Amino acid sequence: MFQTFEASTSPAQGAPRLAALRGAIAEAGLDGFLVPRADRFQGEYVAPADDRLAWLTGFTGSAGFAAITANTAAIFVDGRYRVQVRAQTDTTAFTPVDWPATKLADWLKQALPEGGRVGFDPWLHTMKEIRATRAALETTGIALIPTDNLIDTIWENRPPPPAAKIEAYPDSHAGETAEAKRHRLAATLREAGARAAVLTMPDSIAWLLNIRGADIPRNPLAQAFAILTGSGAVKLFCAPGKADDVADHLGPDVAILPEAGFPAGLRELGGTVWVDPATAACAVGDILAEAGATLHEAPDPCALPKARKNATELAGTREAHLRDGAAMVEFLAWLDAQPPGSLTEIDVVKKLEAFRRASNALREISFETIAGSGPNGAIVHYRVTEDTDRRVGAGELLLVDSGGQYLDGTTDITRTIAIGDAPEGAAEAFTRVLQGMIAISAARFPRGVAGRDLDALARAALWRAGMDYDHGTGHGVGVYLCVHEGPVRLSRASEIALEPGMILSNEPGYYREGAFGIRIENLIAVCEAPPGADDRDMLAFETLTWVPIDRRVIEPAMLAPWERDWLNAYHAETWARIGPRVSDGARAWLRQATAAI
Ligand SMILES: [Mn+2]
Repeated sequence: MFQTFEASTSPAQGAPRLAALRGAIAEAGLDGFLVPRADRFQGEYVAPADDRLAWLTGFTGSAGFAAITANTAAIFVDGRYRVQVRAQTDTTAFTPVDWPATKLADWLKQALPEGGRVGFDPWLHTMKEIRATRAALETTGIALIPTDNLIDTIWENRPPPPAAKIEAYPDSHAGETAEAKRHRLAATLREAGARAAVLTMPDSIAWLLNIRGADIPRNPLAQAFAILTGSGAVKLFCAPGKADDVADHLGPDVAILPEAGFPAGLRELGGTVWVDPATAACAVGDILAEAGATLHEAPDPCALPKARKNATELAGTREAHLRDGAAMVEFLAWLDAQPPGSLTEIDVVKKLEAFRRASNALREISFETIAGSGPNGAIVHYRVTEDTDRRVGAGELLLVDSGGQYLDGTTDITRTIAIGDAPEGAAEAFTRVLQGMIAISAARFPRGVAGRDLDALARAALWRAGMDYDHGTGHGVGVYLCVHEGPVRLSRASEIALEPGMILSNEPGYYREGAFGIRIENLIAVCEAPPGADDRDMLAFETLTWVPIDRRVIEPAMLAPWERDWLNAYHAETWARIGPRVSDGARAWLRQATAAI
């Protein structure tokens, strides 16, 4: 089992560790210290050895940070984690603060006198973050001081750093050799006048060098930094031994060096160096500046090329979705056969993972499965633990958001299922969410359109009824990489034009607090629109996910004829593609689940 359900931290650990940290702060001659959730790579997941925020406070959410002074300690979390932070931390020791409503600088101004000195580990904060906070503190006399990590000096029995070996990702799955990618990007660097680019995101390095790893949960990544030069050569900095098995795969133009040599590698770089201030550590910018380099500040040069999947990656992803879809159909058929009220949320998560494992191709789950029944379905980032587990009752909705990591692709799917009769008001909301999902799936749009332009299509049916949801409509997805992949999104905040090959999620929802949650999610890929009478160059979406949508919760009369046609065609296609891949019992279930309405 990949997923676990026990609570890994306790609120009681906070107070003594906070006292120890305050001792270290005083000893270092500082007035405060910052403890971010991020590690030096700024990804969504961190290794246990890097989970300093959870170790100090007990809070295990995927985003947040703490600010500690001699008298006060604050833990900053966003709207997703307001409830969780109070359950997991000792709030007599740490005061939860609403972020981003309250900015770090504003809190520091209140907590410290003029001249206060706040320490931070320059490897754990981005250049952008530190610049913004320093700018906001400019007139206050409060200074941010780079220092050694004080948590590391007091953390007893700290887990060892991850030591998984790097694996080669075969060209047959990548669709382009690492050598070709290196030279393609090197040309981009030269055009920008940069002699080198510093790569600090493990998924960028994994994509560029056609490698994968197992250093952190859920994302098949290796902890490493890299420097790409304008000649296409790469220096890869990682823990000694980690890359031993891939030296031949990497070839003579990729030098494998110890991670401890990364600062020295940066110091050697002269001239103009490409660096992404939104993701590179503050320390990277400081070292380059001290060494006299000129910074070319721009988004990570791998980000867009990685987002534009090639034909091989798209073919692999289609196959991964058929395999994953078969596991989902086995799961849904099994679920429907259980007496309503007989399962708990943990039973559901375990069974679903077992069906995915039965494919013998599952490398990892792509994130912790969300199985939220009744009111838990309305908690958008709900993760079931032994403490929150509840029986999936008759007359409730069950929201299941899950995915798998396969060598050929990464999946992410949400289905919402009625357990017995759907609750009052659920069918109308479900149908409106479905209409939004269909509107995105069927969209045709001119080249140049961005996620921000399409987001409202997914909401229009909900908006007509005064309803909405407080999350984006979709995120980028990698190919056997991160399930949440930048830079492109379907969201009001995304200005990046959609291009053929980009894989996105399409996941509108509706959440009625205390009652139920609804989300319907397919993955889609941007493609050239099928030929029509267009006078513009038009794009469209190809659907990748083929799993039935619960017909019992749809109000057919609310659907326009074209929406009904879309749904019936989707289900017919699901039957044709998935039917041959499932057991006889699941096939009988699939037949009726995909019947036309
Ligand atoms: Mn998703």
